[in-house]
Amino acid sequence: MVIPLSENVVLPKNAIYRQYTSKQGWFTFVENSKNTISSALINEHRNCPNGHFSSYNGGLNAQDNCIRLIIEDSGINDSDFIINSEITDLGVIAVEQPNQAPSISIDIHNASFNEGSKVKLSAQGRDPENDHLVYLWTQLLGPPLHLSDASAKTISFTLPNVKSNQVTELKVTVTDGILSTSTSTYLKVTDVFPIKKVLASFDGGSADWSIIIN
Ligand SMILES: [Ca+2]
Ligand SMILES: [Ca+2]
Ligand SMILES: [Ca+2]
Repeated sequence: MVIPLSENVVLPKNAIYRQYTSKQGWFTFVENSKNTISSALINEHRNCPNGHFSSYNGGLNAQDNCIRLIIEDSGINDSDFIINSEITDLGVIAVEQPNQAPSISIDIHNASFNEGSKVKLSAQGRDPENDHLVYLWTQLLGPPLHLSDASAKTISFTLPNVKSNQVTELKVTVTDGILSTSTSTYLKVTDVFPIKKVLASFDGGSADWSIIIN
């Protein structure tokens, strides 16, 4: 069966042939040894080449205007399901959108916090196809943090007490199930209660005292 496209209509890139049967609903044309799909350009008379001609190339090729379907009688692509020397086909050309990776951002970026602070970080993932997104947080740098739920969109944790200013780096990866994207952010942990040295005097001499407040 040869299907000519309307005049001045050509096959788009990434075209697929979708068809309908009452058994399967909509599905992409199944290709096997008895079912093939191919396409060709119209000839110099602006007609589609005869279906037996070798001008048909396998698949749906961009810019072509003729589609050739070879469908097995009663096969998977025949929507009357019976051997009756007739093929019933109800199909449309669709464009397959290749999956695109999600993008990600973290709401707080490169911020400074005092030691002991409770911090909440949220990741904002967006996916061009609105796929379901799964998050994973990991720590790359700095004093170990206990992350509340490393697979949540928002995590919270308490910064440890430190003896000097520290830098931590947290990475979040978002995946749509096939493609993933990562980003990271640095958090500065400020040592607000440093170890203080107090000098006390005694008779006949002096001694160093260390008072650790943190
Ligand atoms: Ca049939
Ligand atoms: Ca996607
Ligand atoms: Ca401290």
